[in-house]
Amino acid sequence: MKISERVKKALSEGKPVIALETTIISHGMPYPKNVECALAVEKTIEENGAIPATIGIIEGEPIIGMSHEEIELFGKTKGIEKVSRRDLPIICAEKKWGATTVSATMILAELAGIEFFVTGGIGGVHRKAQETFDISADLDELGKTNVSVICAGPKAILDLNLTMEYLETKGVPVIGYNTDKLPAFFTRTSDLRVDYNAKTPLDIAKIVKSKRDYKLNGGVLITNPIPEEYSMDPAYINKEIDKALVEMEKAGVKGKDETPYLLAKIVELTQGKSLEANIHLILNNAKLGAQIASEYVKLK
Ligand code: PSU
Ligand code: MN
Repeated sequence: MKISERVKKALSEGKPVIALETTIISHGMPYPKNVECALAVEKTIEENGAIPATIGIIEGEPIIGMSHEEIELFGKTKGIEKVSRRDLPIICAEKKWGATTVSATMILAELAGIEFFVTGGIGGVHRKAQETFDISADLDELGKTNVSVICAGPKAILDLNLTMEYLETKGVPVIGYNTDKLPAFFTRTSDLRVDYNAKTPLDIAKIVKSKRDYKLNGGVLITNPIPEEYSMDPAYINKEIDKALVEMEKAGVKGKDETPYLLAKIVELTQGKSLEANIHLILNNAKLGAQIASEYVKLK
């Protein structure tokens, strides 16, 4: 594993470091917005007092803290594999390039000693999982790997109710930042409750610290509603999501290709409106993540 000098130094000095994934760059957004977004997220983290560490795999070697040039390459290069826990050993042994999902990014972040990770949305229990068993590896990872994730909630492409049930089974606390309701990515609320409404970054840092003090393995899931001015009309976006799901079934897309297909289809169906919302919610998460991590290092 290669840890950049900057990240190594920050960790040894006890500074707040934030992990970032690369699947969102290579499979979650189109070029060049993906690269612009990834660099803007890093900048926001820096402006809020933390050090960003974008994680990806280059020729079989995990990189913790990619350079701007490497981020650009991940954004442009076609055919980089999407890597979750299952795929990690194959990609590394075969010296391939890999874009890490939430699960693989959490694994590598933990190995590097990074405790917080900012992204847009996590994977979850897919609709009709009762028949397909399609449950993202992200959820099991949150149940056992000691990295806390800041996101805007699971996307409504998923079954949000089953996702919450699964997280409960895995012992993952779902915190809402100044909300009682689970944010649903493009929209600020859903009809589901979060486990706890935390009012400040310090409150959240204390919950994460308590989880560590009691040796409760796994992450805390921190859900941060998309800023009001960028949130989408629920009726509109849910209609487009339903269309995307129908298209996916027609196209026969299965397994790990489902989520990237749906993300791209929704951008297409909304003529890029969903992409703008996506970028702004991530920037909002970057700010909160840096604030939480900054409070957390003071508690340790
Ligand atoms: N949800 C989003 N945007 C994303 C992803 C999920 O709103 O970019 C990506 C993340 O990398 C996540 C992965 O870990 O998709 C989940 O894929 P799957 O559903 O195949 O587990
Ligand atoms: Mn899946």
